[in-house]
Amino acid sequence: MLDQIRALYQSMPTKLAAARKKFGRPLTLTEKILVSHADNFETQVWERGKAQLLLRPDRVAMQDATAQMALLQFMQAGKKRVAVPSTVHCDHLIRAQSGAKPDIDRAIEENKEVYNFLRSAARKYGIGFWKPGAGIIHQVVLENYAFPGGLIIGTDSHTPNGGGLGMLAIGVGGADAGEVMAGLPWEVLHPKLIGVKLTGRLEGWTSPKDVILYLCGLLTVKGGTNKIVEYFGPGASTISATGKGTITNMGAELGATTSIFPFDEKMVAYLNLTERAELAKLAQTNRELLVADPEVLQAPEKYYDQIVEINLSELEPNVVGPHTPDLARPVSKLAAEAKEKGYPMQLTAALIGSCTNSSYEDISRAAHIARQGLKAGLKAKAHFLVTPGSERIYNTMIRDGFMKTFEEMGGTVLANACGPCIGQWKRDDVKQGEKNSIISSFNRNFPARNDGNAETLSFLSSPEVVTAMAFAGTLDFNPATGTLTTKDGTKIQFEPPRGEELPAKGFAKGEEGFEAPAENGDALKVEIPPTSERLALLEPFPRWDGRDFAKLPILLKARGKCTTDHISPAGPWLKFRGHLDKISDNMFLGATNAFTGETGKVTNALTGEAGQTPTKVARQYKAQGVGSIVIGDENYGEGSSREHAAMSPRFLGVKAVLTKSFARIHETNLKKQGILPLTFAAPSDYEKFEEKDRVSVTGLANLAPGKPVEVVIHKASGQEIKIQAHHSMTAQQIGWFKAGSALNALN
Ligand code: MIC
Ligand code: SF4
Repeated sequence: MLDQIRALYQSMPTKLAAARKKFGRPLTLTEKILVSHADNFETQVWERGKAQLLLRPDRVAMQDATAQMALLQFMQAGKKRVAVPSTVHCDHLIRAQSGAKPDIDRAIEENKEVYNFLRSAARKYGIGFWKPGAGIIHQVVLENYAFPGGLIIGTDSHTPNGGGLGMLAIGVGGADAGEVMAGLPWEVLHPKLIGVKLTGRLEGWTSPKDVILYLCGLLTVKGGTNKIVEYFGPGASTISATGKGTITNMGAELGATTSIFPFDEKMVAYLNLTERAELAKLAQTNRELLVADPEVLQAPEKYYDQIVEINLSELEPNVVGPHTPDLARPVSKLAAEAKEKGYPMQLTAALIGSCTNSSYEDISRAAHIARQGLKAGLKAKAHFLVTPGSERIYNTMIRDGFMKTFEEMGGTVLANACGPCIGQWKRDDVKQGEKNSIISSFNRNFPARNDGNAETLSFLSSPEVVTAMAFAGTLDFNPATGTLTTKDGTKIQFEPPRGEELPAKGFAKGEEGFEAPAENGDALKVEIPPTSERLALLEPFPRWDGRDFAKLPILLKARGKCTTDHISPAGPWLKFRGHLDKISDNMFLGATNAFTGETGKVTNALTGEAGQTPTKVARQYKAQGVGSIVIGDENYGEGSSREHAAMSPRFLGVKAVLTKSFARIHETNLKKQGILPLTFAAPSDYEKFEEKDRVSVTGLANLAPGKPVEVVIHKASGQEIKIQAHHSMTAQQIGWFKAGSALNALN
């Protein structure tokens, strides 16, 4: 790996010089990395917000829930071995129930078929395999593979976690990953750049998490779409590498393509402690390649499309939620707001850890709060769950006594896996449909995300705030100023959290859980039992038949937030991620029907039967050879990279999705799977669609980049309304549509 990085650094000066010359100006860090990973610098067009970039990533990472489709698609390309270094990480499929050890044992049993498939495919095709229990993909990547100046793509939207080590780490759908592994360049819209200037220094209760929570409130969940957030300024180098990772990780909640920090001494310290001293040295000698040019820092407004300034010294600890990560406020304002809005005050659960926040620094600061509470004789009043991010963190937590502290306060330490963050949480303290509040240090809080209950109000904050809240057991507690009463009636106030950025004794190691692939996998077989309920080989989607879409029924008109968690819920459905037909039963179960206000229920336009699941109706249409259209609101497909949110609709006959706007990864996933993603030329046209309407999309034979298409709304009365819709497809992407999918276009 070091050789690969050395070769990259060696190649950079010439490429950067060529770019400075061509652009006629100095370069931002993002541009340095994009330019040095261009498939062909000379022929590439470099217009931000307009050009499609063709890039050559250094690696691919996949987690078990998305790797199944990524590998099934890669297999369709018929290659012998992956073209770029790649890894699979088993983390999402582990259910959190009784604690680390029993949960892993159960997961290995429950997911045997899927793990065998992933392991056998990894061995055969030259992919590294991280066993269940080895840790959450983003932590394992940070500890082992991330490096300053690199470009990695990962089949998970929080891949940007790697930005904490100064790389462009970008979340993609499985089809993108499959193509890159098959040797093709990776395509992405040239992002615009948001420069975030950090000054001051984090103090007291304020932590890296607050930087991103604050930004979520400021920029909203759409604010980063097709943009890269590049941090700079004197404040940046005061934040630990893992703290930077928290910030870049959750840049996904802004919809950003990714986020990145410039190389600095904090990264050196982290690389050294994760046994990559040579890499740290190499990066140090190439420092000027791994930070923005000095002129950029002197006049950033000239080089970034948008600038935000944050003084870390003035930043307050924040809490966001419920139901969306951009509903932000300082924790000091939460009590009043919760009262006013009638949020249930009592906290039923407090959860720390996850891929976003389980560094040594996070855990040691949380443990410092925990120790103070214990000393005063307090115990957690809410269920307290801890999810370590990796095997190293887990073992270091045991060695340094944090585990014991959390257990003493009444906490449960779960497996190194996604667990409750992805709805793999077996909760029996709250009934379905019961309104209740929870708080976590995770990154997502869509309705039903954690426990499958849409009535759970989920708030997000830093691990130290969450730990203090666990002691208080109520939402209206401000850890910085509030007091808690001990058994003997005395009142205590927490001292601000203190922790260490990195373990003084180094990381304790457990079983690392890595399995290398076979040297030559030609003779090996990929294990897919023919009768499997969990895995099925993919059938190519049919090609476009050359005809316009005529009078399609509206399968769903979604109102409000329609994230990938609404389109293709996770939790119990995760087990079908390798079986397209079976997982499609979950299609749109979380979406709000704009016509009726119901969740996950639609009317069959052919029979008039109301209250049906979208999948049932779509299957009936499909059986009769009828396609359908989906109408969506703003930022449709926000959230995850899961391409099931595009594949299920495609599989069940959805021809087009027409929305006010799309989230980046989902829009690409729709294109890749052969669905037409359209946006209203006039967003208010959204209102024109009624339940009994039929919709035509015309002029498809003349689809061309930048050319709007016509949509006709056929009213039940016979009236016709014509509106215009835009698409963002390039000529190549139109080719995918015509071929039926990107994969069909390859073959
Ligand atoms: C998520 O946080 O939503 C997930 C689960 O990690 C997803 C991937 C998936 O759905 O498998 C993501 O963020 O891409
Ligand atoms: Fe796992 Fe949650 Fe991180 Fe997604 S956000 S990778 S589900 S821990």
